[in-house]
Amino acid sequence: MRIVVLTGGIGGARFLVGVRAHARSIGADVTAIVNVGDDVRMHGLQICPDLDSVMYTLGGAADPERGWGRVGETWVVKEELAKYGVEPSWFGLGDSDTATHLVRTTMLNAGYPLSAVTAALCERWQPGITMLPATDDRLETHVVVDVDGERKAIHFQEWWVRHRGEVPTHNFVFRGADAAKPAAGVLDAIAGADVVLVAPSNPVVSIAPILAVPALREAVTAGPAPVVGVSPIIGGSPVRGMADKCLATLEVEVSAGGVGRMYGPRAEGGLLDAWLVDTSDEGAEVPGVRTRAVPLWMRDEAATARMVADALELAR
Ligand code: FO1
Repeated sequence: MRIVVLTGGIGGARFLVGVRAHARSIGADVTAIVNVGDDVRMHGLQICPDLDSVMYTLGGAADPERGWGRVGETWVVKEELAKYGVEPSWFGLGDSDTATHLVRTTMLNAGYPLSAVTAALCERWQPGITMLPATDDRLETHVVVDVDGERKAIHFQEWWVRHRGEVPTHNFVFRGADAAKPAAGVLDAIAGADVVLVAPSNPVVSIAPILAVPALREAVTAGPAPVVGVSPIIGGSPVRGMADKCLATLEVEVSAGGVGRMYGPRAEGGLLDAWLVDTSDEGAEVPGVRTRAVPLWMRDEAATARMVADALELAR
């Protein structure tokens, strides 16, 4: 069986630990199609937060509290940059993490596509799944905000890290999406999938930028495989992160039903065939989408693996 997962970073990485565990138990293989909208060039380095969160988490090197970056990280480079008065000083550039950015930037500058760079980095980390960026082209999430009395689009990282989303926010724009092509291997993975899972990632800034790649969205919604989503909202609030702020900006109800309805039924041009919600959201209304309530708290690998089994059950 071939499982494809559309995923963001922190929550998606935890979900993928369960997908990998369940896949191993049934002899299935897994391909994660990872959001690149968070990617940013900082201090001359290309940083890919969601790809790195997935790679480090599945490689056993992620800091479990932060959810991003490396466990046991040090920050000498960051401190030295600050001493030079170099901006941005608000972004946490870890020393070990910097080696990843240096390898990636060097390979990109040599002309390798991001998908090849990701495969090369995974040689070291052995995540146990195939990891593909949604696109090898430039695609960046920018956020339209009111800051210092003016309305402007800032990079997602500035919104997320510098402002913590605490500024008047009007829209999310996926720069470059219209011209972006699916990365090498993405269309084959989707075409060959027995099931496509939508991870419980932020629907607005993690899943939407993946589906903003036109041919990718088309391949998923017109493809043979059932699409099963897992709600990132439990009991009216996100498990972590700022999905509530993002959904509110788009005036989408912050609930399992609201997100399910936003993704929409595939039969009507939407994304989903089925939708998993937490037991506390039993009865969530998503017209046209088979919905089932199961425990969705990813307490540990076994709990997450059970969710994945439930999702595959619902796909049948
Ligand atoms: N998140 C923060 O809240 N503060 C940081 O300083 C920070 C630095 C950082 C560096 C590399 C990286 O891969 C991720 C980093 N993140 C940081 C997380 C990142 O902003 C978010 O994880 C994603 O972009 C949103 O999912």
